[in-house]
Amino acid sequence: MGKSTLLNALTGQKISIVTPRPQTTRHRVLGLVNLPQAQIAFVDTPGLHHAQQRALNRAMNRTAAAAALDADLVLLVVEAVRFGAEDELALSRARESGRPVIAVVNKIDALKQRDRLLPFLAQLAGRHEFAEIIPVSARDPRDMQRLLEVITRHLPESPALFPADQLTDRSENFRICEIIREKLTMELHDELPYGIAVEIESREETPEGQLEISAVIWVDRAGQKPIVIGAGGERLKRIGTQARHELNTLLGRRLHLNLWVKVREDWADSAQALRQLGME
Ligand SMILES: Nc1nc2c(ncn2[C@@H]2O[C@H](COP(=O)(O)OP(=O)(O)O)[C@@H](O)[C@H]2O)c(=O)[nH]1
Ligand SMILES: [Mg+2]
Repeated sequence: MGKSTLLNALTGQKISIVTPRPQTTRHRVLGLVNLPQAQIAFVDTPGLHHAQQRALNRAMNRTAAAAALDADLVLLVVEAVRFGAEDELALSRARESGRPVIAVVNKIDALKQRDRLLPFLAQLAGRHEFAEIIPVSARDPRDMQRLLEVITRHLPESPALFPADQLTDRSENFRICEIIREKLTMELHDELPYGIAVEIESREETPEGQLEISAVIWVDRAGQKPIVIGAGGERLKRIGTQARHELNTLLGRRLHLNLWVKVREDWADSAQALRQLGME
């Protein structure tokens, strides 16, 4: 739907990972924007999904619902010109939060039939008393500027809650794991196992001034291991190279990355394993 893309575009930083695949975001991720007249703390969340049995899925739904309750303002991100069952679910949670809701109608750059936009906006206006309804493209910096201005108008007066130089609440290790998971998701496409997670095993400064990271890619069935590794290890190598390139830029230093694939049966159904992997 474009929530994470929007967070990155609004903050001007890669804070949350983005893939074409739904349910990529699993955690709540804070992104901070400091303007001359305001500080905006955005919370990116997983999308809401209709109840599924798996513990990972339920945890993601809880994370998304809880974030709305903590916020002063809710942004409901919907794609032009679609409004489906999951948008309905997100709107009802936003409504329950009792907070003002701004509807952000995203991806207007990809909309071919421009004449469908106005009727869609009118229909949306009938669903809820939104504080604003704003069509945007996350790819257009002017739209992002305008969105920041509108959001600022609807925020309550408050002292800044975070230091002006802070970007996110997430650690560097968390961001490293997420970038690896992004590359896994892109590389594996439809073969991506639902139960896949990344964890840092060790982190060392080498005498040459490089950062050496060993990370474990957890899968939850033994049969998934060869899929991730690929013939002759080619796939895992590509994933590692892509992650390393991006991390070199993100961290502003050279990184040595070792990836291991390990099996932990059914971790996505285990509340304990989810906690260990940092999922609320
Ligand atoms: N054309 C276009 N694509 C977008 C825009 N925003 C997001 N996307 C794409 O939509 C897909 C899902 O984005 P993502 O931010 O991960 O959605 P999320 O699951 O709601 O966080 C990705 O492939 C993005 O590149 C936009 O404004 N225009
Ligand atoms: Mg996301």
